[in-house]
Amino acid sequence: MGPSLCALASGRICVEWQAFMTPPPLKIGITCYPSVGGSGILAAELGEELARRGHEIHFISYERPFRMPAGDPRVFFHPVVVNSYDLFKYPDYTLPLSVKMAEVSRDHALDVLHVHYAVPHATAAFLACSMLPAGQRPKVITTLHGTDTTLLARDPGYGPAIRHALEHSDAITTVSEFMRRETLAHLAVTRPIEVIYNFFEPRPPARAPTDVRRELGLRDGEAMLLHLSNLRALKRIDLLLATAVRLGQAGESFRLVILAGADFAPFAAEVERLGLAGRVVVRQNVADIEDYLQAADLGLFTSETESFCLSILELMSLGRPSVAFAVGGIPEVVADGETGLLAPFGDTAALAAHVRSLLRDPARRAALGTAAQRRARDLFSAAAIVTRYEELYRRILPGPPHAGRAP
Ligand code: GMT
Repeated sequence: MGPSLCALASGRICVEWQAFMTPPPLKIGITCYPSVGGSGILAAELGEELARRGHEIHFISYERPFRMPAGDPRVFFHPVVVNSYDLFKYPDYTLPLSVKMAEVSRDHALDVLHVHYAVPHATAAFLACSMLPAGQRPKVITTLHGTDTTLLARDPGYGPAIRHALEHSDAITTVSEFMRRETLAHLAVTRPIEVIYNFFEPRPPARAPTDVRRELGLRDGEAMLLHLSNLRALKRIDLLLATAVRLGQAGESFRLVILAGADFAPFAAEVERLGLAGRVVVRQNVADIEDYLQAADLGLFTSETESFCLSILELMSLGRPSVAFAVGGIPEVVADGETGLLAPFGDTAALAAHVRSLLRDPARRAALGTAAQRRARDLFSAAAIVTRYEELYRRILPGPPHAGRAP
């Protein structure tokens, strides 16, 4: 809200004093999956950015989120303890999570509980609110990231519970238009759904690209193709390796560097069988990703679906284009032909041809990279996206400007 002008009886113009009041900081609970995955990374970075803007952030999860900021006095972590009992075949996480959410909401007077991933976080938030007296209930925002909608919503054992939790959220957001459409198609949610894209704010790389390439064993003149993922089945590592085989057959000089968020061992035999052992370099759970992003020539992704694909954005932020299949929300992230190159799903020949065309034309690769970085700054920066979340929080809270709740 900008300063508003009022005319005084004297004819002088004054600026209304309220315009200078910064709205008070909020107390925000964030629940996410803490392991290496786009939704957990996004939630951790969102918490960091919100804390930087003066808000108090309370992460509630079974582990500290990967990339959760350390040492910020405005950021707290509340672990959910799950005990195991012989009487249950499956341990339950939802109930201890909901109890912890209620406890943190009450003890810290949370204004907002922002849950990332519907299952089971949105349901736990609903339960937590039901446990609290009306005056102590935080507003609940559910952000849908991916398979919580595309996969689980179709499961009759989950769908109705997801829909119920969404209908009782105070706001629902998705990370792409694609995900919004999927949610409407599979869950028929009646509440409005707002698209708020993911963001990424790179930290300055700590090492020079030459040092990183040496660490990875790249020889002079070898191109570095970078893939980052949690290696889940839908990332289609089989197609990634098939594309690498095609590039090798075409005589390209390259290494495929995989920053894995999970154990790569299940793929090792296949890498060997395809004769890719000297080509594929794997690093697991890397924290200093900017070093690798900057050292890469381009990104390579073969997912069969993605609601957004945060890894592509991470590369874009360092001025690196990606080659990927045109699935899910990826065409919203990559402007095909301008900031990266897309191919129809499964067409590894087309994907390999795109990679080759960029390796052979450094000027075009650089132009795509520059355009990718500009697009990342314009559409997917913290400045743009975190502001959208802040506006959403304030919009759903009562009374302008929101004054926070007394503990
Ligand atoms: O739902 C998933 O598949 C996992 C989820 C995650 O936690 O990594 O990934 C989703 O959220 C990311 C962050 O918003 C997106 O960048 C990924 O595209 C999305 N994954 C899928 O849609 C498969």
